[in-house]
Amino acid sequence: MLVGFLGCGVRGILPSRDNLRSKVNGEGHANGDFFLSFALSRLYVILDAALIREPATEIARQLMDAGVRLLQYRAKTAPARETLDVAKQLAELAHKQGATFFVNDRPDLAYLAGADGVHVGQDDLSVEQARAIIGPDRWVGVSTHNRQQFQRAAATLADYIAIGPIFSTTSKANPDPVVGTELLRELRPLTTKPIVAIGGIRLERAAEVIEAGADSVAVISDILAAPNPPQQARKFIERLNAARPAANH
Ligand code: TZP
Ligand code: MG
Repeated sequence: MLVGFLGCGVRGILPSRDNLRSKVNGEGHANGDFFLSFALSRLYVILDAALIREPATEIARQLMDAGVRLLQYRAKTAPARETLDVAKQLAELAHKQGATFFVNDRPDLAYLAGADGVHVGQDDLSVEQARAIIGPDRWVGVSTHNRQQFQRAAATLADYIAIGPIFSTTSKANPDPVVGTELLRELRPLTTKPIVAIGGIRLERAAEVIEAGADSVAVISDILAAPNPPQQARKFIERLNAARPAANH
């Protein structure tokens, strides 16, 4: 399990595996302090099978070449075996590039694929159940959509908490109500765990989300549906790295 740690206003993730250190925050951190860079990458790209026009491994390769170091595979409708097959290839590729790779929804598939972690939602297995399957050495992230869910997640051993949709999104079926950067600002002081902001985050507003308190910004459509996804990812990384984190960060 990855234990969040606290000190000197610094928040991060303490890995139990030596090699994890090289897997986090590949784009570096403006501050240059090791502990500050010891956190989730500011850009978290979700490879949604519904939006990918090329094989997932090909787009992943392009994105990692562009500097992306945190990826998730999200396949809502594919059969489990197919998801596992793709996830295995993505995990292998990510590890060759020093990137961190998550599987959405399914701790069993994340475990079998050799992924670094699993991302669970409110209707999936709980953080504890996911942890029981995936083991103590991998990451568990959890989605939340309001203050109550966020507070509950903060009391678990989740490694990060996602909150959203921050803005309006079309990538998710039946999305919860938009929470805005206002809720992010309110939730920021409630936990030392890394916060991932998700939902409708476009390049133009990405920095604003970091400034409101997110450690990382998860993006599907504004990268995958862009005319040139790796070029768009580069622009995100540039803007996110230039953003100033919230004061209570
Ligand atoms: N969870 C909350 S919003 C969302 C998910 C998976 C979709 C994010 O996709 P996009 O295209 O970046 O809005
Ligand atoms: Mg889910």
